[in-house]
Amino acid sequence: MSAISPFSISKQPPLILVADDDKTMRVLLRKAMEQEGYRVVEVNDGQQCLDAYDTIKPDIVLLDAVMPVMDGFTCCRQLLKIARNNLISALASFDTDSALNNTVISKLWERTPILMITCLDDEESVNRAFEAGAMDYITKPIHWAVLRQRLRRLLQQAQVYKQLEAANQALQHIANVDGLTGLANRRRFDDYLNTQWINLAQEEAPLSLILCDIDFFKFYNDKYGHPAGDVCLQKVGQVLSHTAQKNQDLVARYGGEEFAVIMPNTHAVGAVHVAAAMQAGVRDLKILHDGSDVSEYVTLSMGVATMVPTWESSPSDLIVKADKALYQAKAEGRDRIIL
Ligand code: GH3
Ligand code: MG
Ligand code: MG
Ligand code: MG
Repeated sequence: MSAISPFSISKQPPLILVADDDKTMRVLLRKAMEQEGYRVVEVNDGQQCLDAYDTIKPDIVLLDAVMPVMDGFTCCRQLLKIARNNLISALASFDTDSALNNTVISKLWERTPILMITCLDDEESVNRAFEAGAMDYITKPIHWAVLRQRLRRLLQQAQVYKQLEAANQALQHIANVDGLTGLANRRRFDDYLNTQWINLAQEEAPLSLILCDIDFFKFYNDKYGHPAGDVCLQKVGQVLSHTAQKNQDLVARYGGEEFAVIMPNTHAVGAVHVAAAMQAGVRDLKILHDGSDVSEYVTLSMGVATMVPTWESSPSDLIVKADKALYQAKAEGRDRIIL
């Protein structure tokens, strides 16, 4: 089950990673940065800069150009490579549906700004630095007021990106997650089903759908009250969510007291197996239900449908099939699974 979580921003002062082989320069830079209230970590060369970068996750890197072991240009390119690799691994862990694509795109903005500070002031070095991925360039001897302003500007920009990203993540969360149960909501269900339909039509692989409905839930509310009904929905949602095992499975709140499970690459037998585990899990909660005709506890009726998506059919065909099966489960006495 893929979870969507809101993004939080650190409240600590900005952390500056200073890479320079000249100790005197590092001391001066540290002093100037600390006067601004920033935290500072110093390293001697490009290689140490790379090592520190991943561990301390700085807000900005001040990079000298001429250093032993690894120079600033190479280091800058390597830092970009790290950012790109982070992006690729983010891509690999997510599927192609729209909500998560935004998370991946956001990784692009997570790149730490790099400011080159160097005694090289020829045109070729300036070009090399920007081509290597530096966001700004300052020559030595340092004009301290200019450095302070440029740094402030870069940090502010990075902060704005982070805040936009946090707002975007929060919106994504609200748009895709059901407030009561924390499960995917109907909108996300629709998105995911459509995306999986297209994927699996290409692969000619099966897609299963389980629709579940709590039995006699109106009577549950009548007997125990609406707040207790809400708690019951949360507990049932949790069981369904924990029971769905594959990464690709999506458990959603489909409607009021109806849940849905999308199971890509799953045959009917597998889906019925999971449905049975869910049904047993909910029964094991032993939530007393005096208003039920079928059990002393809360139970589920479930409809299961499986299709191999094609271009001629559509996701609504799968929903109709599962809904018919669910209707039959209700009609035949509830607390059962119909395929
Ligand atoms: P059946 O066995 O045929 O499914 O009977 P039922 O009573 O469960 O079905 P019905 O559709 O008549 O009633 C559904 C009930 O679910 C009515 C509604 O008040 C309740 N419900 C829907 N959403 C919520 C919710 O968010 N919280 C609570 N507490 N109840 C809800
Ligand atoms: Mg140097
Ligand atoms: Mg219902
Ligand atoms: Mg019901």
